[in-house]
Amino acid sequence: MLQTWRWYGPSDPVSLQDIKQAGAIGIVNALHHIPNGEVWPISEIAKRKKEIEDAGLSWSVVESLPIHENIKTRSGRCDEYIENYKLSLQNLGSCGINVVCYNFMPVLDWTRTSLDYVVQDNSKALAFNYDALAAFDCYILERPNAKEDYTTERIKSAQVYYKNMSESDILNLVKTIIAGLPGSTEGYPVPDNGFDLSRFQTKLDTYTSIGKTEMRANLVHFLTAIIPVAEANDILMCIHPDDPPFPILGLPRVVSTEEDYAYIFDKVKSINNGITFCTGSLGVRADNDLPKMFNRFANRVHFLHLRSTKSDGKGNFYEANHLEGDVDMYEMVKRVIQEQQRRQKEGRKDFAIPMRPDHGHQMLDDLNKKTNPGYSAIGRLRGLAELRGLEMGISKSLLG
Ligand code: DNO
Repeated sequence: MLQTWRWYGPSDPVSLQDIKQAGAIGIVNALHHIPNGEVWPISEIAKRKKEIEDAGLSWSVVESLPIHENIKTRSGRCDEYIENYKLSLQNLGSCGINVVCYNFMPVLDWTRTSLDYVVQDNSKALAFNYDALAAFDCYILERPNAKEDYTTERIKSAQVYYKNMSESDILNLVKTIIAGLPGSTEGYPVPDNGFDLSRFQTKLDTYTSIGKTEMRANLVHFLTAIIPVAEANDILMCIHPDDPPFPILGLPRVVSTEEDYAYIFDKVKSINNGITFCTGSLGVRADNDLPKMFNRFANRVHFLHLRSTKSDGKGNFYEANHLEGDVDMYEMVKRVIQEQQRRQKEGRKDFAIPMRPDHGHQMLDDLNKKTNPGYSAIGRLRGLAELRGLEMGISKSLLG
């Protein structure tokens, strides 16, 4: 695997030098200062690339080249934003950056309900609690008809959850859900002195007439337009799965299961139409058989997010240590190595699949620092070290 690390750019508290010491050689980066929808100019891409290379690293993956909401809803300035997207791809290609990760999640990028869930060793993890989400939806946001999306039992437990919340618990939950986690392009600022959720609700309303079928069609429309440009510019596109991989807040989800992927690849067959195989996101669903999914789509896996989650089977999960939790990381890494061997036999020079240790726990000195949730240095350093060791052990035993 090509060991990479997500860096949020010059304002990231984790520096490029720190990343080198952590053992990564590739950088996963985006031009977060360019508003979603606008073209990434060659000058800005080249400037960032040089900054990374001057530190002795290379810019291996773009995460994310974001998709404007107008594209997801196929409304407003959709066509213009697609044209801009194509230009950004051309510009990235001409700068020699060839792997582009993106997602097609409506309104919000990844969603959690807690950023400081204390795990057994007293480090802090990100977590998702279904009662908290339902409490937000039914009793804080008061989304019209929200209760239709939950079982009677869930509504009762969400109500109890809500009744036990203090004012500050409510504020924290609202911020955690809608303010935008690291890397999200759509955030809804939540002031400490009282919040107004009407803007957020208006955004949700743009999906009133968009169900799974329409959302799939909008994704295929986007892919049909941009994949030929990706091919022409030697760019591997890799869609990130929904996180969590089930519908929330009445919004459609189209990248959560094996069947979702099969649909997308059936409609747009090019191998440039690929996957960011995120074991943490996909692994939350017990019906996602990760090794099977990996093998089925192995040829299209252009980027790996390796992490694990621990679910309780009731919709709640927390992010576990990389080698623990529900994901069988040994099995996953073994299959990745086998796929790389297959690619190598085909004579492909780019057989090493870029991998980043996805989130890590907030631990040790990082507990006293202001860190990007999920993206503190030490927890990821631990994850990367464990994954590198696992890879070396498996590779040596497979190759003899
Ligand atoms: C969270 C990330 C996501 C991911 C995007 C890809 O940690 O995995 O924000 O970057 O969904 O577009």
